[in-house]
Amino acid sequence: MGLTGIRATVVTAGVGLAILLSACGNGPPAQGGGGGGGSASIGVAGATLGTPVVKVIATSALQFSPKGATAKVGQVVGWMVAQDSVPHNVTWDADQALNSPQTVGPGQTWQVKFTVAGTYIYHCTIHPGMDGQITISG
Ligand SMILES: [Cu+2]
Repeated sequence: MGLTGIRATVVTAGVGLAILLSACGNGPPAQGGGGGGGSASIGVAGATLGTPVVKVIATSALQFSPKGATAKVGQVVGWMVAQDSVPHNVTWDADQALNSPQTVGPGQTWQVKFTVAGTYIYHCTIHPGMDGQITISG
């Protein structure tokens, strides 16, 4: 009498609950932290993004020249402080992640590469009334 052995194989599936808290480190440098909620990035900024396609000069007359500039999405725009000038800065209304350091000295530059079309206003916070705008087309 052959008894068929019934092998009940209970497979206890080891459910590996691997909780991966993967911190996404792709965001722009946080300035102040605390989820501001919805302030989308409009570009990247730095001192050495590349050769600027469009140049704006911060002059010794405490003006940006040209005061209104245009560029295209993806182009590097450079703000250069004139050699004979005092320090200035480039501070944005739309996205503070694009702000230059507080002082950009004579001969130094600050660069922004926009990823979103629009018209953006900026100021030099050192000199009241020193402002400009740039229109970015797609
Ligand atoms: Cu200034």
